[in-house]
Amino acid sequence: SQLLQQLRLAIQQQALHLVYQPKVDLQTGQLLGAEALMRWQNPLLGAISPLEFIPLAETTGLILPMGEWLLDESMQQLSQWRTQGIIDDSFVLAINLSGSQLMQEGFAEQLLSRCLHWSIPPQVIQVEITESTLMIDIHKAIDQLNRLSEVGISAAIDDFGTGYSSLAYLRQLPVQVLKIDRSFVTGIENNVEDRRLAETITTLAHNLGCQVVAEGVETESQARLLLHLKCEQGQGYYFSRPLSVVDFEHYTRTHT
Ligand code: G
Ligand code: G
Ligand code: G
Ligand code: MN
Ligand code: NA
Repeated sequence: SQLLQQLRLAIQQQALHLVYQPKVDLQTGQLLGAEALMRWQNPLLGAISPLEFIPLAETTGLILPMGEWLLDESMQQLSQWRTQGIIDDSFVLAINLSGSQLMQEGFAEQLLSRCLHWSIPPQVIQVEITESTLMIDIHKAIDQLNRLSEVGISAAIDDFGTGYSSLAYLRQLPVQVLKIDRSFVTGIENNVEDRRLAETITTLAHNLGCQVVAEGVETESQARLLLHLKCEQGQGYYFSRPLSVVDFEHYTRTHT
């Protein structure tokens, strides 16, 4: 397809770029980290959503070279921000992983060696994996996350609540964070089921020793209510859209 052809070209020509969406402490508003998100602006096709090109990259195997590029790009950027003092050791960078990336032989070691290369403590890197991806091969996923955990890299379950996590497996997964899916956050004020779900997920997370990040927070009252439900962190347009490097640097100057 034309989209696939263009995506191959974009990878070759390094025409993809990254944006960074802040994650904040719901209690204090303090910046705690950011999620790196891939963007593709194509001269012929315009802006193409990752919802479109990530699945295509996954089915064609292109996600592996794209993932390598993302790791190089985001870790170089993180290293630079750290050196410049724009952020400190408390700042955690989250990177989305597809199933095939997580399942790669030696992935944890590869990530660790990149950390060493860029003088980044592994503790400030967090991988985000969707609940449904984890469930494809839960035993292998547990193995791979254990390896990451052994080298000091943390993990978050993305889009939590939309998949089919069995509680028995959740208990075995070495994850530090559950991210409440945006679809529950949207309805949290007006829909009592969504609010109860958000509350239940938060309680479950805490019982498992995890922290909770709410995705897609768009209003102050959602943020307040999430704090009331004991959710620790928020991410969403209310705090900030995903930002270019320049805009992110501006954000840190005005929010720390
Ligand atoms: O940024 P946006 O909300 O449009 O992203 C849409 C989806 O694409 C999200 O679910 C996000 O996790 C996913 N996505 C964005 N960047 C990456 C990436 O670098 N790798 C993977 N695997 N998924 C990504
Ligand atoms: O219930 P309590 O007084 O502990 O509330 C603590 C905070 O949580 C307050 O700021 C309150 O406004 C907020 N809060 C509690 N319930 C709701 C709710 O249903 N909707 C919203 N938007 N905020 C709530
Ligand atoms: O990893 P994940 O697929 O959850 O990526 C987050 C996606 O949600 C990105 O595509 C990002 O652009 C989008 N997003 C981030 N914050 C908000 C928000 O507050 N509202 C909505 N509707 N989308 C958001
Ligand atoms: Mn994510
Ligand atoms: Na998500």
